[in-house]
Amino acid sequence: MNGRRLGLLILIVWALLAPAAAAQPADEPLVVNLPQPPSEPAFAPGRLLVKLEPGATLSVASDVRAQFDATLMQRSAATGAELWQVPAGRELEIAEALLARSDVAYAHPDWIVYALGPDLDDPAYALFQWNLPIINAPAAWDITTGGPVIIAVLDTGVALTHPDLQSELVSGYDFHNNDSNPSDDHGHGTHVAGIAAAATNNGIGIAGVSWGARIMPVKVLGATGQGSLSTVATGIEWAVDQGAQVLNMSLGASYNPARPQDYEYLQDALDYAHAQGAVSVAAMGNCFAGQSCSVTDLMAPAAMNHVIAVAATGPTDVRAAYSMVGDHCDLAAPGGDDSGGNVGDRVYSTYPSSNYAWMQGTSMATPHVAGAAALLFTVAPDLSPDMVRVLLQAAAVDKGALGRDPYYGSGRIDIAEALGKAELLIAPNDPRVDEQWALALANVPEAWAVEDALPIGATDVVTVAVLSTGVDATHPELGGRLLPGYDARPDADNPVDTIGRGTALAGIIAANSDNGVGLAGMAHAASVRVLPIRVTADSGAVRTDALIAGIAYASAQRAQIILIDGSGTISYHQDIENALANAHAQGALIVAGTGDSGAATVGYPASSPHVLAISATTWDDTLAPTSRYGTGVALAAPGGTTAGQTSGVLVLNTGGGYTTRASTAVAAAHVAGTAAMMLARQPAARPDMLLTTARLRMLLQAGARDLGAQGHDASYGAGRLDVERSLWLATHIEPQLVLPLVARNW
Ligand SMILES: [Ca+2]
Ligand SMILES: [Ca+2]
Ligand SMILES: [Ca+2]
Ligand SMILES: [Ca+2]
Repeated sequence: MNGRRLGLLILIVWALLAPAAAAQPADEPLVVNLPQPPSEPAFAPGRLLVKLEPGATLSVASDVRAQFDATLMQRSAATGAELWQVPAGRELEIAEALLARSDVAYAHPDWIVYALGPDLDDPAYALFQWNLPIINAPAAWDITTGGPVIIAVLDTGVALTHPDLQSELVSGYDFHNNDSNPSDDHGHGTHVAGIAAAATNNGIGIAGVSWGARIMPVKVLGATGQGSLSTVATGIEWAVDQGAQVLNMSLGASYNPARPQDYEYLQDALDYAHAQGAVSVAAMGNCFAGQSCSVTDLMAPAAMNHVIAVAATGPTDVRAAYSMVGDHCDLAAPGGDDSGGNVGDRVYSTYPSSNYAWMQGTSMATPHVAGAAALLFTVAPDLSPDMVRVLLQAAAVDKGALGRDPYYGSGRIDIAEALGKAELLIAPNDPRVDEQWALALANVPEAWAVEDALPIGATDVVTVAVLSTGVDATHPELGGRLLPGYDARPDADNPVDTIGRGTALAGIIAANSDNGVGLAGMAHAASVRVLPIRVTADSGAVRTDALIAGIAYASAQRAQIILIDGSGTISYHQDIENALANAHAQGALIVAGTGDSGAATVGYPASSPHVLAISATTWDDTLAPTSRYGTGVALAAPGGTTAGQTSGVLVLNTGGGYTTRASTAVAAAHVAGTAAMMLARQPAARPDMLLTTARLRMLLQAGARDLGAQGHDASYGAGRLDVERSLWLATHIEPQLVLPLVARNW
């Protein structure tokens, strides 16, 4: 990058993400006055619903109707109730006269029934705000309408006396002019603020996504919609210090991914916000037809770390053509799309001078996500910024190509789904459950809701053998969940874990939940027990002789599930193969990670035909770069990665502690935990539904969410583990229906 371009970059951050000099008509707001409340009557004109007393004859009815100039439109054979046509405007008067008669059981207007939705008195809500039902906001408001979470709107300011915003504001600042009056001299910031958190059900104007949220106006752009990177960074730090939990940045400067060092000033501020627990949300950027840009251009801060990057969709729930694309795209939300020629297909929101305006852009999409984040913080105040992102991603409606893609990210947001997920996730009282992104992604909280509703199953004890480094049996989170440990090395007898891998895997499957301590394990049924078997040398490396003995021991102990750690570090050995074949024949489901070198082949023994090979996904629901993959992958599951900005899975550690780990073995442990949940709840009264190994495998795959290439593929196998669906199938679906399910793409 040359100095000239760098200078431009440092100086200029644009609102609307388009240069003012090149402003396009499509980009200009259409300002309209306050809409009037709908004037329709609350009942259908010219109609009455009437029923006569049982004794009244049809001829009497006819006489009565004639008396009121009424005609019969419809009569219910079932109830005798009639729909009458009456002179419009006389409905109430006629109803009253009818009610005075002794031969009339009832008479009342044909009340208007409205589509599902809240009964808001904001007149524009039902008329213009297509953008709110499409993200399931009305259902979200049944859960919460939002507490006083502060959303900082880093923009051109906010119209401070706007009647639909005034009551929502907290003190802000104008960093562009360096004064304490952040009023909006442009319009963009006022529009953005209203989308996120306009005063709602207040009888005027629009509804916001988060009714209760507070708007902090942080003016970082001037009257032309232009500012500088340093001003944005200063605004971020100030807003976080003033208590903002959500930062809305519907702005951007062009970003050169080859030179991230040129943006470190802003990255520092974003990192600070992240460390303080604040969520940063930024617009992907716009490139309207005719502008000198490309939709593949990158914008800062959207393309930077610790930012949720938001693309725009229109009223048909399809990406708007102006919305920029890229691998960093996290989510899509309504930004408007008037390419069909209708201004109403833009987003309607507040505008200066107590007005309202139609605007479109990723700028408009972004505050939908900011409002959603504020609602999530209301339900679960201790969520980390990363967990806010994971919950929104996991709940998003997939669009475009399967799974995460550069156009929609993880999909278009569904706020009610995200709130429901958050509520279920934090239902157990384990304080760190809100860090367990792997559970959120694999729909484990939803599975708990299914599990809790099921009777205890047919199996007395479900034994999950964990062949790894042994276990820390004194870990308080494993109390009551372990069978006596076993050291499978022929020359040693010390099953105590000093490395942590085995303790971590055991905890994923069966750590105590809802015990007020630490994290939540997957399988809540008390019948699930982990059998820790040490197969590793002091170095942590798996020993072939110990693995052979360990598999045989697990099988002899009648373990229904065997989880093998260290796949890919072990060489093929005929005796291992024989032990696996024998355990499989005894009815054990054997699972192992594909290995962690990133190679395009499945490691051994996961590659054995007797083993279910599990690849690892990250918290953006894509294959972990460290995960091995290839022909033979059965299923993917969250395992994390330490590559890039993604991170590991919260697990138990030795010494009674906690840590994070990332591996395909971690992914495989989630599959083992799922199988344990399924076995523990298999219907006792249905021997034909008993879960054989083959049936378990089919149900795990049938329930999986397809990712990557359509259908089974080398990265994800049948798809990413979905614990809720597999558990539901195991306990509800008739056996003969399973095979067609496997063949079907969910
Ligand atoms: Ca309002
Ligand atoms: Ca997609
Ligand atoms: Ca716990
Ligand atoms: Ca696939």
